Amino acid sequence: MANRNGWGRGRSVPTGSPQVPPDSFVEQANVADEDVYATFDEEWPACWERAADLLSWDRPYDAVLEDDDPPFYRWFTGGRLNAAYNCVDRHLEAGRKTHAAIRWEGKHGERETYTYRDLYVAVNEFAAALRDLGVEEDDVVTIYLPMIPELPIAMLACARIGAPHSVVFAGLSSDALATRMDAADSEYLVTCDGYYRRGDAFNQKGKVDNARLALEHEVETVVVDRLGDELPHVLGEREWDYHDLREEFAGATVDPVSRDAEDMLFLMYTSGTTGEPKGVVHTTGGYLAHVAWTSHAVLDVEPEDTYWCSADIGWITGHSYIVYGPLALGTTTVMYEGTPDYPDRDRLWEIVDRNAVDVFYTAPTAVRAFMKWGEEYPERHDLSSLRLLGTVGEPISPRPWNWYREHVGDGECPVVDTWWQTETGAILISTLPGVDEMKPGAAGPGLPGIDVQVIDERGEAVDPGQIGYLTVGRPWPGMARTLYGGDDQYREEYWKRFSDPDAGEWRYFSGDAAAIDEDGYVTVLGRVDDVINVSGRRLSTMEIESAITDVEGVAEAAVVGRSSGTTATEIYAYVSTEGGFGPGDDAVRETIVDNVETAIGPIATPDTVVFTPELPKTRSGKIMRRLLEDIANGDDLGDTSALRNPEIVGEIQAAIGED
Ligand code: 6R9
Repeated sequence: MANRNGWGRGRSVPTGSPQVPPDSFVEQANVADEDVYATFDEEWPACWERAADLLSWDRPYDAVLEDDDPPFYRWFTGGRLNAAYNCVDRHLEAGRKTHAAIRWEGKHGERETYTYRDLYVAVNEFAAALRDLGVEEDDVVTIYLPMIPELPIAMLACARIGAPHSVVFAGLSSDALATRMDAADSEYLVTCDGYYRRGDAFNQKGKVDNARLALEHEVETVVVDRLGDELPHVLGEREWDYHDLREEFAGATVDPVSRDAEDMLFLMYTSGTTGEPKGVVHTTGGYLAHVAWTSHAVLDVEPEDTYWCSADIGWITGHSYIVYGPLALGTTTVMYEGTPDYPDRDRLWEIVDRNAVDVFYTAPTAVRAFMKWGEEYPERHDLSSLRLLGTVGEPISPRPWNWYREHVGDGECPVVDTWWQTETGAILISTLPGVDEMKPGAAGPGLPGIDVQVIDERGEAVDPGQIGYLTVGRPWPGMARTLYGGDDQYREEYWKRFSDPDAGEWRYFSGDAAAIDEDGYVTVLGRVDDVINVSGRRLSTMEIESAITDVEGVAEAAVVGRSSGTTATEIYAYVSTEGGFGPGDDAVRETIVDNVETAIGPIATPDTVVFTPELPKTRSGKIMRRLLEDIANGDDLGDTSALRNPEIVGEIQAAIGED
């Protein structure tokens, strides 16, 4: 049944044929009980006690959920705990002092291992130093560090003294840093002199100096000396050397501050629709319980594992699944400073091999790059330690999904395609690898206890296979509590559109478009804006992209609409090819058009196919469709410095010019 507005019209979204996890995986899985979905539903919200039980509480909570003031839900109220105690101290107490907590792999092949005891010492000393600088409970400390061990150490030191951290991705500009520090009134900053990007030493301190000039308030700044003589720097007023502080407080211990479950653990800025960054607020109890539970149930992390999430800690994925989730479970978490292709394209597989990584979690954009580079790179290494693979951050279509399972997972490892957001704090949609079959191209059902619904404009469930809005009908522990300083904006952005407060009905809107099948498996199609209107029919750009990336030789594709005249939209497809297939290859171009026509219909075939060596990506690795749309329309592109690969823009414009 099609609805009036065009959502949901048309055909079902294709997924690959179902695949089952191997028995060997299921037998050892943390969660293998098929009744888990039913149990969570029956016991909701008490079911979430299982997540809370993974933590150590200073004081037990009185209620699992308090929902008298929606959409401001409160979880595990009355409970008290400390996140750093949960991620560090309790593992020492359990006799796991010498167990590796962090294995760090540096850009130039440097390696460091922090045992739980080492991490305890570092976190305590730095917590003592922060206190001495004046940091009090509830003061926001900004952290602007690349992927070096001092980053999680600083986060945990803040958590220990009850000071919320606000990590700003190290690659962001001085303006971005200043805006975020200003918005959070943050008077403390932990940063470094510089770091390596590709082969080069890069000056971070210069950006910090500029940001500080732009701020009206003073900032106490701690500087980690990462580059030594390579980038000499002089410390000025209110600047402190990290290593000197550690020495000054050598051997110091600080009692973990007992925090209310609902006290803020951290702030994470994410881009808003209006352009102003939104400070998403996460709390101590619900967030930590949810990331620990999903690390256990979805990523199947066990204490004896070596687990690796290749994201940057500067984004939510790194917060939840490099730092808090894995460390709460007492496992070994790998941290890598470099890029996947330096010094060569087998770098990640070398790290998996050497560390005998059990579980590997990465982004679809990385998987598509691996596929583009070819299977020879994973083949160079012994990857047999791997038990489970995961992806997060963007949709992954069946071909790269299958490639990943086949060439990295030896055809055996289950692959979990996990959907979530900065605002959701932790995974909400995925298969449970010990319970469910997998359908490449679909993330999976809502996790146990998560009420995912794909609805139309009127709030009614769409039929299987049709496109609608991805919403969540019940609260969950890891959810954002509000936007920093913006309760009204929080309600407006996420709750207003599909809630009916008069009827007492509240529904979270993710901003994503999705389809759901008969089994409740959700295929996320991207942001709702990534739907284009061609002759009155709404087409999902992701669906077209999926048909394009199905073509052999195609590595990545991004589809946008070009408005021509008043109504009609032309379809532009930007395509990068795999090694061995020449860009602009006419055979590839023809197959692309044929494939889209067969998969969706002539209405969706691209009018223009632009070959490019790479697609423009944000620093967190997401394809910048907005920019590609501006290029197609010949619009002003504005500032492109936030891109990871700004140089590609000129090449694409030149390619279009030649067409
Ligand atoms: C964790 C993270 C959130 C947006 C989200 C959606 C996209 C994330 C996805 C996915 C399809 C998946 N997204 N996981 N799309 N399939 N498995 O990435 O957080 O940076 O806030 O981005 O990413 O569009 O709304 P964040």
